[in-house]
Amino acid sequence: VNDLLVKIRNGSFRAIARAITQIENSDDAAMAIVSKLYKDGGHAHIIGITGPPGAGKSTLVNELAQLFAANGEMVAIVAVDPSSPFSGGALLGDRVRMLDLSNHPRVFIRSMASRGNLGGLASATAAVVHVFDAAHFDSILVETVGAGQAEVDIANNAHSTLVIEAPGMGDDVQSIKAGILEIADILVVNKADRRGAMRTAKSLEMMVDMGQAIGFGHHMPLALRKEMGETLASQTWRTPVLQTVANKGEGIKELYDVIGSHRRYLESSGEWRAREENRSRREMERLLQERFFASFQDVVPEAVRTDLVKAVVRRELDPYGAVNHLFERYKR
Ligand SMILES: Nc1nc2c(ncn2[C@@H]2O[C@H](COP(=O)(O)OP(=O)(O)O)[C@@H](O)[C@H]2O)c(=O)[nH]1
Ligand SMILES: [Mg+2]
Repeated sequence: VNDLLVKIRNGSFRAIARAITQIENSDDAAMAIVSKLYKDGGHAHIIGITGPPGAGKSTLVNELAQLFAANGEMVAIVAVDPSSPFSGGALLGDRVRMLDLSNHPRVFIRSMASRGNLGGLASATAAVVHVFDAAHFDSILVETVGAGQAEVDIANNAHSTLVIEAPGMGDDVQSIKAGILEIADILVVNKADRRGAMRTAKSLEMMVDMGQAIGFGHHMPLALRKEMGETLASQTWRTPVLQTVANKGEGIKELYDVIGSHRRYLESSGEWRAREENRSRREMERLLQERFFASFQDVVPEAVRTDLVKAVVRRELDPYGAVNHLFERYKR
């Protein structure tokens, strides 16, 4: 393991690939690796990219990565698919499209699929991000298929969150979930070569204007940030709406520049620290939940849990009462 860690710190792609496989296969391996490497990280800009399937996220990420690499940066792409329990599966298309990057010396691409439980995938993704960070990658692009909670988890794991939309996916303002706007630092209308792009962009602009008043664009509610003693009054970020044609490389340079501006904004406003704190807290809480539940499963036999489920179905017991039983059993 120590040999592996040294190689990761030196940026060996093979060592990184091996570490990621170990993380995917076992929580204990993830713990062993992250506990040794964590102190080496803290420099990478973690960029989350989310949005509905087919919006062009992978194409866009591919283009962005090439630009990062052309500027001498080390860049990692992590494509996460919470909807697919099969390794590869839905992401195979991504792999094929990303082939032109697969041999680039400064670009590392990895896809991760769910093994059935979302929490596990989120934790594994966070661990993989720590590995890239320790291996001195400058930017880590995390692509997730928009699937509700997963988007929010990604946003909580990223410094900057890009939400990619495409025209014709319902131009109604209502069809674009408010939750999405809440997590977006940068909004992108991709497929700007298609009809209705301008209209989608205008709708988004309007929603940004409305949301601005209630503190969207920050992961933490305004009240909480005030509580933390931050003085953000003079510095605010207005979520920009950009248009791109990813498959033709149009608008990518502008997007790249805006991502850089957002990083500088985070650093100069104090928001970077606030987000680091938010990220760390979420990650710890998730790990704690996983640990508690694993410990619970160890202590209380499956048969006991099944019996209680049956009792609830028969209405001999209510769900709260059943959980009381389970909890008492656990504490004994
Ligand atoms: N017309 C058009 N097609 C695009 C654009 N960007 C991506 N595509 C195509 O849209 C399809 C879905 O792209 P993909 O990147 O896999 O979307 P993802 O599911 O969001 O990752 C692919 O066939 C792309 O070639 C664009 O700007 N304009
Ligand atoms: Mg994709």
